[in-house]
Amino acid sequence: MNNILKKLLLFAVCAAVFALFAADAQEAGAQQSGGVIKGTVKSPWLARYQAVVYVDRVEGQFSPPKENLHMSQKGLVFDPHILPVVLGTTVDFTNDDTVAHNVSSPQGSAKVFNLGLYGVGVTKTVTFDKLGEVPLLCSVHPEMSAFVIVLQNPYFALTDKAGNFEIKDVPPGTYQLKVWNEKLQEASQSVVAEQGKPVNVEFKDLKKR
Ligand SMILES: [Cu+2]
Repeated sequence: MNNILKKLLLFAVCAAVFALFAADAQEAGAQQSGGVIKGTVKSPWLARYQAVVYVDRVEGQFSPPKENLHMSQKGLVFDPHILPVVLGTTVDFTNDDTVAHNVSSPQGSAKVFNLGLYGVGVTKTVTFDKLGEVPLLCSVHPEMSAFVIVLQNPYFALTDKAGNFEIKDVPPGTYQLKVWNEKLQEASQSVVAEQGKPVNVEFKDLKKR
């Protein structure tokens, strides 16, 4: 084979590989696009206590993340304070502190557990296999508090300090959008998610728990 022919062949192979990659990237982009649900939860409590805004039920089964999520204990504080997870998610509870802790959840939680007293540098895990609210407690330090919120699907968002939220890539459809907040009663309203047409939602007059 002469040199020019070799170069032409190499060029053709490169062009074909590039075309395949480009097609793949385009397909992945198309799969990810969906509706955007955004808006505000209006309550003075939101400046201090984040809310979780979530789509209550979406058709289909949603896998939990392959990697465990993380709840740290450091300086006698759980971090993050609120951890929304998809059903089936496993969470690592690490003791990154200078003292021992005993993480548990009370009776009536969506997941009742007690990890026992454990020391610095130790990690224990919990799999959240039922939908709902799981308050976290430490029997050594009554001031320690956090929440795991177990959800059916990954279409949720935490609010910022102004109460704003944005949920992306929601499959088109009509849903119940719900608000969870530790100080407020649950609120709910119907929303329609459409591709390429963001929907704006406002929650107000939420009642104290
Ligand atoms: Cu503790």
